[in-house]
Amino acid sequence: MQPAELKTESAAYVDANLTQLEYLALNSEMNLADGHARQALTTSQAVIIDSLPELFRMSAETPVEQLESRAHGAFFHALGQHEYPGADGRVLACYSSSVAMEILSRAVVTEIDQMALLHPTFDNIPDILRGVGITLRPIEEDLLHDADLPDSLLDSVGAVFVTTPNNPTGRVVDEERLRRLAEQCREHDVVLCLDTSFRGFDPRAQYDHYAVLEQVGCRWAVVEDTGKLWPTLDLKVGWLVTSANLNLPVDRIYSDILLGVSPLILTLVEHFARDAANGGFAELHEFIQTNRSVVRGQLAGLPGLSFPDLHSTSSVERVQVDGRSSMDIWAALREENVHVLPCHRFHWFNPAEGDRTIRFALARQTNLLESCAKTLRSILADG
Ligand code: EGV
Repeated sequence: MQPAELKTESAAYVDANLTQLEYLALNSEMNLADGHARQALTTSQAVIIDSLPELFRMSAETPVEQLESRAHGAFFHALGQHEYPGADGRVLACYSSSVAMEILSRAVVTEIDQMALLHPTFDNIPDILRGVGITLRPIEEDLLHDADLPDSLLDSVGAVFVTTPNNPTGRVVDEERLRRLAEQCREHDVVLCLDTSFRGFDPRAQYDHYAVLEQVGCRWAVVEDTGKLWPTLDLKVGWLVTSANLNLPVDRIYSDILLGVSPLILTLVEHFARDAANGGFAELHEFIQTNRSVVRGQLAGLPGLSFPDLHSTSSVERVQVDGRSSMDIWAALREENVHVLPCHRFHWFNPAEGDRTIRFALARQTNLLESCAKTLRSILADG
């Protein structure tokens, strides 16, 4: 394609949301667009998959309540979340974290019409919240990490929503910040909502969040996700966990949407979580670290190119290219059948801030990442 055609091509997609750009990549072998896990199974994960017929029969014969509590027990303990409220029906299993998010949003909007949301973050979060009629105010990431939130902001909203580790930046709210945030929310009677879908990649996000939230005693809700970690072909669970004092119709709205998650999937999650606790997470962290080094290594030294998230251990990596728009690079890569995400839509309040960055998904085979990074290198070297 000529530059003019590339421009037309990127203009056609500039308003697409991130997931619509991810659809375009689904049938490509060089799909570095979505943040789902598409690497090969490890040896011990393959053993679990080989036992699927047996797991299926066992799942059919076991009461679902038992399967659910084994699944969340294994998963939350593997991630250090020992004080999660597993015993009294406050952990709701959903088909995905986005479904959990939709249920939470519908519950929140019955009481609250203004919400503060981290900026940037994955666009389906603001889109779901706005979709139910909530008005959003941005919290800049630096502000969230550096100091208390302004009282004026907390006085103007009924809830605060934070993704930690954040997608795409990988930044983590540490224990001290979470405690302060929860205290501020309690003082202002603001509901604190967290999305921790990427915490499995980062030990810094695995201190016991529930211990902090329960100690502080604010109203809170947490969305957890098994979906980003293991290559289970999107067989996954999103959990919606809530405080006893939340006092929003979460159970009722959950019942509007689903009866429950498949017993087979609950069993799979239990087994993958046990495997993760048993060395699988360490292996995953090493794998992602290798992939991040390969991408950074292949792109090192290109003029104007940098990696804004130096300390991220998440399964995505942003690449910044000064002097070239992200949609332009996206279209040039797509010409070569390589799919990434341009980052402007993560910046839901100010898309221009994302115009110089693209996002690579790292939960892929290493050789695939290497060849896609080489393609980017040659595109940028050609100017
Ligand atoms: C990421 C896909 C949805 C989302 C991918 C994601 N979009 N659910 N609408 O799961 O980072 O690529 O979070």
